[in-house]
Amino acid sequence: MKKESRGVCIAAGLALAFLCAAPAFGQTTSDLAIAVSDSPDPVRVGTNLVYSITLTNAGPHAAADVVVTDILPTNMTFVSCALSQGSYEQVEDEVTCDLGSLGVGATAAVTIVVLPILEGVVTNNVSVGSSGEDPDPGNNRAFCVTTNLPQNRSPVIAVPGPHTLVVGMATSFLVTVQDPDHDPGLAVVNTVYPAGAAFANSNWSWTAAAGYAGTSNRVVFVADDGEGEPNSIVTNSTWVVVLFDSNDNQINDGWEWTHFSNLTTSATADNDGDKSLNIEEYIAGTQPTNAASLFRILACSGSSMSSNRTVTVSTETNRKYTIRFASGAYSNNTPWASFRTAASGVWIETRGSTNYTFTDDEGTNTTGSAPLFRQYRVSVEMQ
Ligand SMILES: [Ca+2]
Ligand SMILES: [Ca+2]
Ligand SMILES: [Ca+2]
Ligand SMILES: [Ca+2]
Repeated sequence: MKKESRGVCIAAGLALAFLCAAPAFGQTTSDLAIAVSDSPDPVRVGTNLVYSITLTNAGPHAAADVVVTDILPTNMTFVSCALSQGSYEQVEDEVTCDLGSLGVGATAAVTIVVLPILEGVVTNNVSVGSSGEDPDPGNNRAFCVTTNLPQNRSPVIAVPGPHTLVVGMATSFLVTVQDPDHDPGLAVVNTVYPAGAAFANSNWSWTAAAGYAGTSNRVVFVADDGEGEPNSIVTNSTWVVVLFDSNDNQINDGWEWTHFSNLTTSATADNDGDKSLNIEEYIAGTQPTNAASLFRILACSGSSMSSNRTVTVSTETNRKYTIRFASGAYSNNTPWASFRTAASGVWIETRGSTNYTFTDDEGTNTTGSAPLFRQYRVSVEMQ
């Protein structure tokens, strides 16, 4: 490296003074250069924008007191600043970065984060200077232009209020979705729904199957405007309620629909002629269209000379059964007694449609004796 000539030169014979490009004695020369880029561009108002500023020193000397100045555009609000060296000061829209020395061939970086607050096209100007001379001040300034887009507006999903439905019946309703920005990627999907529902051309439809009697079904729609913004995706929902007993006959509508395919069959009829009314078959869990499906005691075994009398009964799942007994010869006035430990004569069937065998061990928990005759009676009720 060689020292440059220096000083204020006065041309001989002329009363004019001018600054030479050469530095004064003791000063250094450094060709600093600055560049700035933005990301993302375009950027949404309300979403951070990053300015990446890079410095280089092409020499020939190290630069001292390097200062970067960024006067932020008026529609950008300062958020933060990070430097590879030195420190910064921010006053209102002016960010001043004191980077100290920058060696020949060295680089430095300044990262400024801003928040766009107004839409429009925005220019950010940055500059660098030092205490030395710069032979090429033309690259000491740089700018970048950013397009601030309006803040994204969320889609809006319109759904009707709760629908009430009867088993076997169909319902449908319109679901409309709009995007205030008219974003072209707008789409809506039905994410939560009861089995068998359909959603096409903004129309949601469903027929309530028997198993849905007495249920409330949430139906959820999700819209996405395709802009990838935090507010791009919205959710809305409604409910479809299926009545348990719409015809008020104390029978689950789903059970009626399953066995009769209608809700008009009388609860007090005996469709299969097995002497058990439809409502009794409902309570017992038996089939009202099958005479062989009947709640009854299937077998009773044991005698007064042997303990462990057994009673076998046909049972259905989720029904509560209670067995009682009467000792001695049967008559219309024979009282029915509970077993000594009540729980021993009560059970809830959980195994499906099957048979249950109750054992009267004639011990302390049951009847405590073995009389000559003993009758049993079993009742069933909804659990
Ligand atoms: Ca939008
Ligand atoms: Ca009913
Ligand atoms: Ca019947
Ligand atoms: Ca039956």
